[in-house]
Amino acid sequence: MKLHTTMIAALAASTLCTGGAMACETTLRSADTHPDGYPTVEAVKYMGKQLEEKTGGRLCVEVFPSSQLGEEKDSIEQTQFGVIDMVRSSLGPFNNMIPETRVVSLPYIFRSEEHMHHVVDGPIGKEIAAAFVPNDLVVLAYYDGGARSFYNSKRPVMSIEDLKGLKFRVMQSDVFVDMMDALGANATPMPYGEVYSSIQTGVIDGAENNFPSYDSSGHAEVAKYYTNDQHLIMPEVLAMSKITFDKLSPEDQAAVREAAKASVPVMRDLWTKQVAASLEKVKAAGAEVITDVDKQPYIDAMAPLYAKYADTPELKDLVKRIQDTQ
Ligand code: GTR
Repeated sequence: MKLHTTMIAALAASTLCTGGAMACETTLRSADTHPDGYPTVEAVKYMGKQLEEKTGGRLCVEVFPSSQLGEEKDSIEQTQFGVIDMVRSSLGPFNNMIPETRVVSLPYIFRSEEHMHHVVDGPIGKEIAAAFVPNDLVVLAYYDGGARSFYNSKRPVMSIEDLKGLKFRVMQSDVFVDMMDALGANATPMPYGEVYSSIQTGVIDGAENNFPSYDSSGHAEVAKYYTNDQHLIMPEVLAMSKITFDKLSPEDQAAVREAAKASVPVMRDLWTKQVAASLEKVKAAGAEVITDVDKQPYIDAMAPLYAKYADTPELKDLVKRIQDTQ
């Protein structure tokens, strides 16, 4: 693969110590699609502070919010190359690369966020993290992505029938294209940053996301019908470039892992508060949130995806072990 000029420029910049107020020996650059103040951004900042303390200021983290380093898929690629040191991302953009991430991206695989926590905090979380390593990425932490639901600019969606014919943006993953097919709607995979204007100009009718993203992205302004079907409870990751990770001493690698681990409860706490705050905010701004949703027809419609994406004995077993986790 070829390095773009911009990537080379970024690589040069990353070797310089920016370090903010503190003089840091090495500043790790971390990408996030979300704006400053969003729980994921604040959690990575917290991780950075912990790391700085643990290493006596040798290692620092600088978070670049609002897709400053590129859209999620590009940031992931640059992290694989070691151009960016860390990326915080949903698992969706990893789906076409890492089969295990497809399983945890299957609609309704998790019964609740608590169920998801139990899975990622245990041996299955480690197993999925291990699948990132051959792709030059080291998973440092699982973060929350809440529950994703559909929203659109056209009409209140009271049942699956109302989704038919509507065009929804999905993350760039085949799993979600198939999800929309299974629901009788149309999928348009595109980067997050293009969604607002695409809804506004009518290129698409809507998208799907959790309340904090629906709020912070401004999508609630252009697509006011939100149906809380919660089709996707899926984890997000904070991942480090294996190239960066391998350059660190074993002590520093341990410090990085510990700092990331310490950021998880902070993230979860910020997340819960943000979900409640965003829900209030979008409602106050005129969004119509439909909460009385019969999930069963949605769950039933997803059967073909399970057959397609859990297509080896190992992946089938992974699905079963996730479902069996209490
Ligand atoms: C958000 C997620 C982001 C990004 C975005 C999207 O919920 O936190 O990482 O994946 O959704 O839909 O692209």
